Amino acid sequence: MQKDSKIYVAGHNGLVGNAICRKLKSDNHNNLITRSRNELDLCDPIAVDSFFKQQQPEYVFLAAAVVGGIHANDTQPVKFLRDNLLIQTNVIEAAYRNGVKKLAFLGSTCIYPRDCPQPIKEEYLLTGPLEETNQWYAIAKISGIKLCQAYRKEYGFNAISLMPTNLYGPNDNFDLIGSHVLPALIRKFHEGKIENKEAVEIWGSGKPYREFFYIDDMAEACCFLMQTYDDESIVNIGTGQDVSIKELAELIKGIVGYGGDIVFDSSKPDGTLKKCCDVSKLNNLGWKNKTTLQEGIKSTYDWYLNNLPFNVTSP
Ligand code: GFB
Repeated sequence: MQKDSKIYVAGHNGLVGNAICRKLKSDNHNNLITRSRNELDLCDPIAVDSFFKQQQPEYVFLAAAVVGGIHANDTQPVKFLRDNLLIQTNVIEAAYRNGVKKLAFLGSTCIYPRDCPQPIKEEYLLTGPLEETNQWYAIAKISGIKLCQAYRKEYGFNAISLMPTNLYGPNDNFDLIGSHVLPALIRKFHEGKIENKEAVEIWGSGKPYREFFYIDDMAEACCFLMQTYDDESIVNIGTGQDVSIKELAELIKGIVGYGGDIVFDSSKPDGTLKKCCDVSKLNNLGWKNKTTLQEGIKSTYDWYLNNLPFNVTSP
């Protein structure tokens, strides 16, 4: 990727795509192309192909996807499966047909079996049943990986697949129903503090463990791998460290400065109980995580405070 290479970031308004654009701009890549959902419907194969024909991008970050937290995944199976299959199929096919030099497909560590040995190595893919609450999204992302591998095998197309763990940071979705746990808890504790609430409610038992990865680190890792990695095998992207949801809640409560109690709503699902990835492959390739969870939550909370009121939408 040269400074003047034409780079298309699909999904530039989302958490990941937005951070990749910021990183590319700060590295003086001055030939970025983006399209909003209204300008280009990625579920439409003809529109996508004609966009690639006209624009002729050289590199593609495929960060466009229907994403959401445990509730959104569990209650909108068609959207999470169908739309993600369409988006990724259309973009990968058009990128190949129109001479893109390299494409980076972004997935998720929910592709791994629910009861995976920990930490999760890349080779554990397809070794057991998936977690039920996000199987639709996981199947779409596994298909995306296989599509990249198939285009590489049959046509020699340079497509790589990167699997980030649970992402968070500025520009996240803070919707209370559709979002992931970290932004939801920032908002819940903030509103609890402002409204002097006696208690804040946390979904599930608080016992599941999750690994959280700051979005600016994610953007840096993606750009690093776009420059250096050319293989069909997937790469985990994360910190290799996890915390329980209860510990996360206590950490956010402290950073936000909320003085009330935490209560657990056991009617809500826990999802997978442990999901921490082995990042030795990424580390051996030459990239290591930089931001601590404490630092990342502080800067996300600052962003939240500076961007109120904002639009919060369920997927
Ligand atoms: O972040 P989250 O929605 O998704 O939930 P997953 C993580 C854990 O936090 C679950 C608990 O055990 C939730 O029950 N939790 C506690 C909460 N309070 C809340 C809350 O207020 N909101 C939310 N959302 N959760 C997603 C997948 O799984 O992870 C996606 O569904 C994707 O497909 C993503 O892979 C990275 O970590 O369970």
